[in-house]
Amino acid sequence: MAVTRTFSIIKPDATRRNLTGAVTKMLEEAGLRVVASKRIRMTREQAEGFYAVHKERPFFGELVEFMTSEPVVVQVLEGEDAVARNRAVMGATNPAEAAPGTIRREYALSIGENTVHGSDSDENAAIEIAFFFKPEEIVG
Ligand code: 3AN
Repeated sequence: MAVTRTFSIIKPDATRRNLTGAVTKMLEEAGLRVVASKRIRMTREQAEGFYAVHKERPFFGELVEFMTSEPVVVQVLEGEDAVARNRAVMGATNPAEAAPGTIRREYALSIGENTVHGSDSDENAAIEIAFFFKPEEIVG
């Protein structure tokens, strides 16, 4: 299996509860390596652009409000089959449906405040990484 990259966000509900390290530990234990990381306060423009695919969804306004409410940690993760590996350790979007041992089962507060974002395809991973990182900021 190929070593690939994915994009992750540790969301405001996690940074607020000082869980950056705890979440990163679960990512690392799942076989992912943090090859870029920065803590940012997402602007409204960034959040609306990043989540543009959800623009028509009823929760879009709430999602943008939440993602800009407190700092987030954006990361590039590297590992074998990184997108699928990350989605597996993240768990289902709704923490009530997330499997035991997943980040969302352990830490998510609700379907909105669900602790982590992870790209859902290699194609989107490349787009999302480029949205937040310059190539020279990624050190594999
Ligand atoms: P995932 O993050 O598991 O890929 P998506 O892409 O369906 O899930 O949703 C993107 C984000 O939108 C979720 N992480 C969550 O924060 C938010 N979201 C999704 N569904 C809802 C909902 N029904 N109510 C509020 N927020 C939602």
